[in-house]
Amino acid sequence: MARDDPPKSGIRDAILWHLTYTLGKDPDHAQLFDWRLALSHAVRDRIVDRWMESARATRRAGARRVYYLSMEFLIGRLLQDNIVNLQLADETQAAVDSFGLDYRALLLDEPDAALGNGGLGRLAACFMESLATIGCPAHGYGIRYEHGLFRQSFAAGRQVEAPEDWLVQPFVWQFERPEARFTLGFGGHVATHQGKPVWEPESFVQSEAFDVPVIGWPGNWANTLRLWAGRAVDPFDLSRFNAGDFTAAAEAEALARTISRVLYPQDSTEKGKRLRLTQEYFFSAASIRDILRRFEGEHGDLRLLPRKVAIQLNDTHPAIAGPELLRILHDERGLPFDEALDITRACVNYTNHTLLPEALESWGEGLFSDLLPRHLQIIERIDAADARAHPDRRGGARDQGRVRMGELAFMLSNRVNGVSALHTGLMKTTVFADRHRLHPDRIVNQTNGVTPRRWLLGCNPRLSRLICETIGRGWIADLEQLQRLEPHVADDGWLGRFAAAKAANKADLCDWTLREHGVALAPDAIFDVQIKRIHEYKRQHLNILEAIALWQAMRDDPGAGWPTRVKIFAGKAAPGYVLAKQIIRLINDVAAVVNADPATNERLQILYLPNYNVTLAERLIPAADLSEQISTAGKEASGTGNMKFALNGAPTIGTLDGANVEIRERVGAENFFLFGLTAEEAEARRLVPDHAGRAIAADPRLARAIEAIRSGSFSPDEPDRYGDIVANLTGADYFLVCSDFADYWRAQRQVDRAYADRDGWARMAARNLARSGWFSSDRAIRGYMQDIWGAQSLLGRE
Ligand code: Z57
Repeated sequence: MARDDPPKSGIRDAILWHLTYTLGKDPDHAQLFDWRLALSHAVRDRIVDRWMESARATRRAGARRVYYLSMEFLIGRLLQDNIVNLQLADETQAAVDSFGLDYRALLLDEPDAALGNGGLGRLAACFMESLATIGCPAHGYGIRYEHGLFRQSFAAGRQVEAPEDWLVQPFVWQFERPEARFTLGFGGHVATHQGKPVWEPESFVQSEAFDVPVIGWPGNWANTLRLWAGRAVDPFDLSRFNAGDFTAAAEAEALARTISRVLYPQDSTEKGKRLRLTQEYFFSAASIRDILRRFEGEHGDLRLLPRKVAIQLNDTHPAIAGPELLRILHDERGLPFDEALDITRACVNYTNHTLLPEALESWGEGLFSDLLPRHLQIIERIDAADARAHPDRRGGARDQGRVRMGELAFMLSNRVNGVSALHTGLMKTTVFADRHRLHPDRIVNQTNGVTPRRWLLGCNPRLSRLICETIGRGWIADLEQLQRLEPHVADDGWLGRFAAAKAANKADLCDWTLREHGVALAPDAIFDVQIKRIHEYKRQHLNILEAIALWQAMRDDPGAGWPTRVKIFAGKAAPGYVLAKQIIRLINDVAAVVNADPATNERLQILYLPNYNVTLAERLIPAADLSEQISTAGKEASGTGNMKFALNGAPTIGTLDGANVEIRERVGAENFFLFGLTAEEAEARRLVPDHAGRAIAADPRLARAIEAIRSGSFSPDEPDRYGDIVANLTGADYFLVCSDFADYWRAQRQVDRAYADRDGWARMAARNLARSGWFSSDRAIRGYMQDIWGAQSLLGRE
């Protein structure tokens, strides 16, 4: 080993080089951790040249850049993704083997970067990967949370939250950018100088940039994910230190760092906290400054901005970026207000991810003007202009003393998109009905997608190998080629190999649950999986009610030929969401009783795995037989987990909600277990007096399952434990669990019968795979590029 240059040719030599010279470790004494960091450095080296070349190509082309602003990037582990996209998987595995190390264990040693809550954050991560794969010049902007989403464990079945601290370990993928620092103001007041308003903030914070390169498949293009961290302008007050007040001396730094300290753990609920608005402004304002600085370095005239810059707001969380851009253009660069407004609107677009009223952001004007006094004035002006332009409008960005971020984002956007066809249609008839009337061309649909590199090639090597052996490697960058598998589905030999890949994935999962959780699963059972955030609208309680009813039916009629079923749950509840936490506890309580019942536990097992994250999803999805997508119709904007399951050959049992509708259209109704009310029927059903009571009276199975919960069968030490859930189900039942139960039961029994025919099931599963190509995030990103951003690929292949 020579000190010279880190070898670029062979990954094996590069690992040894970094182990020695970057980590200072003798290979004889290196731990898994050291090897993992050495490998990460070796991989990182192979990204950097292409990364710089991509940036140069973008500058040369003077191309329009896309800026994806998101409070969340749920990136998970990056080492395997980077290895896969650089096409280094085989070589790396061989190198790691030659050191006598376990390749999988090495990959799993990396902390899972949980800078997001769920679907919205994971979508942003998939989009970053697709943007790089397509070669679209793009930057992601987000927050470098010191603590990502909390770690979940269970104590006697109840969720316990512990802080997550991924940054305690060195994060190899980041490059610190001290030069890209901005000073951002907060609070204060608006003064008038020479007749012009001037914001005089009361306090200042600095934004520090950390860049993470995102390499696309097959390694030809890399974009940047820039994450901001809060720093004090003057980190240390020497005079206070000298006066003996050591804590106060570092107070400014502690305060500034608080901004990027922790990810808010609410998914689809808004809490209106001051620190949250501070986070939103902090990262939006830093990003806008960065965008303008880059633009002004390359072009001059601000009126060119819309031709060079497309900003995408991932939900309303970064919506303050609109008023901030407008403020800089008008107050600081001196453009007339109306022109600044037009330029802003020509640059900005907004993605809506939910119709749930509790998730729609609004801020009290008191809090808002306290933190952003000038922005409130600007919003008043935008709103007044809108009111003048549309005298018959129903509502504006300000309403009853609150600033409504959805309305604001809509007014400041060129395009507003929904995330599935159904959701986009509902946007037009519900939350944005009046806006849609005024701007009939503004709302467009872009159905979500997922990256096949992580969610098939990376997480399911067995299935990927079979696909490659069957149709080559074109599908990796062009997922619709999976259709070419279709003729092979009728070939018994091929179908056997397909089924064998699933069986082997299931066996792996069984090994893991035994090793990690001491649970022995039946490997030939139906692996029935519901993994997602816990929310009433997602109806994990519908699933557990069905499990209770199934258990009772098995006890009644043990000889009825029940197929073996393993029901797997995973997902976190927001710490303050009491009912969601009760649902978790109920599932764990039911699991304890059912799993201990010798009369049924050969046929039914229930497992709630703790700490659901990207890594666990990558483990579970390839091993799933059945994908539970059972939200109340009209409530799940899209879903993206649903796509990952279909792509890994797991048929869906689901409602006509979100992207389920489009999945069913594509995989075929005969390969999808449909049940439940439609969105329209659900609305109507809510108006039926005592709809829950009627459903319970009409279905003895449902009545008995609820009664078991109510009477304390699963909580004998505290029979009343689930009083709130029972009251909810038997009372208002807003999410229509009772109304959908009977049809869900019917669909589950249809699953039982279908699974009994193993070949038939395998064909159904294979058709889900072959027909899911459209759900690639590459397709989604191409849609955004064409219909929203007007952006072009800079790779020769389009
Ligand atoms: C979030 O993960 C989603 C919506 C939100 O409003 C917030 Br806040 C967080 C999810 C939707 O619930 C999913 O249906 C959707 O697939 C996902 O966003 C990505 O669009």
